Amino acid sequence: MLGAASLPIPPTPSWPEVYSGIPARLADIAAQTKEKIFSQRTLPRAAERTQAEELPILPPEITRERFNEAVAELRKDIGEKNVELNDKPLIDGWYMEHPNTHDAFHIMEQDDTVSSATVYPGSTEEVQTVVRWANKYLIPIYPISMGRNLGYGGAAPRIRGAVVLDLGRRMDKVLKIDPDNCSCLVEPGVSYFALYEAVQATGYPLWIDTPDLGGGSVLGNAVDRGVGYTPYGDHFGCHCGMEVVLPTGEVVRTGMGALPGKNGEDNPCWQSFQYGYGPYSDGIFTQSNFGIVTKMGFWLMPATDHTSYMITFRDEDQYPEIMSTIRPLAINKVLGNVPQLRHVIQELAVTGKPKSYFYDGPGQIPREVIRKWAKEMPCGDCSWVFYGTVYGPDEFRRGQLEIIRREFGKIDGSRLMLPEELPEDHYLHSRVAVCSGVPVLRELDWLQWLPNGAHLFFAPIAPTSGEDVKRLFELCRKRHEEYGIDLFPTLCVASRESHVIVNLVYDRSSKESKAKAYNCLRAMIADAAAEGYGEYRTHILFSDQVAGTYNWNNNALMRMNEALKDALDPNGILAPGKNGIWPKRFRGKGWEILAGDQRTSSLPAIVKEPAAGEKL
Ligand code: EUG
Repeated sequence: MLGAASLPIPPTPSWPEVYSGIPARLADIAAQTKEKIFSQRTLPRAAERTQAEELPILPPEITRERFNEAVAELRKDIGEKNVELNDKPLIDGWYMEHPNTHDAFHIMEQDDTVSSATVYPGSTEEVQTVVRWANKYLIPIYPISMGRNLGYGGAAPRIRGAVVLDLGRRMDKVLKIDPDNCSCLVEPGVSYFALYEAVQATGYPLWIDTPDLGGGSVLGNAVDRGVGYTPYGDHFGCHCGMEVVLPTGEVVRTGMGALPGKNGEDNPCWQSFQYGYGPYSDGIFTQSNFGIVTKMGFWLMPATDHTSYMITFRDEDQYPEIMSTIRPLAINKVLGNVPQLRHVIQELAVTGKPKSYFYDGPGQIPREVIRKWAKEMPCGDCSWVFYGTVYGPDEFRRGQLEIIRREFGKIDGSRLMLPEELPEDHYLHSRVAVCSGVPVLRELDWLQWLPNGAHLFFAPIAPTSGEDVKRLFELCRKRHEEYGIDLFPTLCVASRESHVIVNLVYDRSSKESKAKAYNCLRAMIADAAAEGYGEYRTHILFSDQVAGTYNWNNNALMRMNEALKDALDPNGILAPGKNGIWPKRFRGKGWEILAGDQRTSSLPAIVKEPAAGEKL
């Protein structure tokens, strides 16, 4: 078979021509990144579907005849071209050209978590139409904003054959940028790249906040409670107001948005006061399947001066000391943002060179080999690298940096470096951008580590304490050794806790590589829960297991979530199984994938046969 690398590589779609495309300022970087990714690929670009199954794959409990009737009706309702059947070869693409038909980083078979069709609503009213249609036919729908949640399932529905509701393609407007209130209102299809350009075009001195990669949906990331790296890095915490289509088709606005403005206008405080009156509902529409968020407000940070720096630490076992230095600095806000503490192996990985460049033996790259390479790099022979940023006028930053130098300086062998001391292509310059709200693509370079590189995150929360982080690292180290996977830990430190992000990189052409990553993640989730640690977010196929660890008082929280689910979505049409929440219709029928489950597909373990006389 010819390698995919031998085909010419078409250019990346550009923004604003394509809503999810790359802005001109990053076109060259995107071309280089795409070239690198495709040069590491042995899989064909498009996979012919097997002939064994008729296409499209159907949602559960519906006949093909009824499905076709439903699709015909939907096409009539919202336009022929806005409904696409998923009956063509599956194309994994890459980050900037990702599929909305399946998980680009499939951890089971590529055609496991696939949709039956994709529908593109163009307005909140059309979302309501689709929701009512789903209720009529009992077809599960799976909303995505842009589908770039790669590492957590991407665009893939949890239920095979669900209809993906791709909100972003036609609902991609920045509805408002308010320079006085310092806020914006966006639709699901607005990426960080797009919002950044929109804010720049106004000329207002405002920042957005971006995660490590800028292609994701601003709204989508916030409803999954993602993290960024300016002082506004808590994306859900910095949102203000939502518009949500409920699973029955009703539309609500939350916070002050519930109070109609004068003359039919939006409430003037919708993006100013988060809580409104009554129970604070916004939280239940994050990491859930209780509603479809069609508009969301965000606070924008006034632009300010900033300085990023990196500090290297010599010894592997210094992290307890590092953590106890970080904690008071974070709580006292001497650290201006969510800093990252990375293991030195990442200094190798973010160069974008494949693992085979550094080491071509089997199993994990040995510590000595990492050391040999690190010695030649700007970070030198170190074990941990801390990336931080301080904000504000010169005299503020000087004062903060002085404290930071003094406190970290107490750790033997530590060394602080500023951007001007490092070569132009060093990763610190990418941190400078991200930590001042400029979205980039650099983090993708990780994927080069293995051919057909894909990744999966283990993302537990730990107290910002050396003891706790040590316990988590030890269990990760043990499991990574057992499965022969390189350990890539990054700590994202908020003031009182750390998101301990472990990036499992695997080769998605290899069943064995996938199985190792999959089993390693399942084991770590269980090990962490046994020690009292839980994940802040997870891949769709691990959500039952993770939700199951939040089981205090006989699963009281899940029982409450199920009560909400049944009340809001009586027909169980909205994203069944997302975040481990199954509607009544699917609950307890073998869909849940819990710890120790041996199945090799996402389908129910026990297929329920319809009883005599029961309607399909
Ligand atoms: C990262 C951070 C995350 C996450 C996935 C990846 C960063 C990797 C803080 O949350 O969920 C460098």
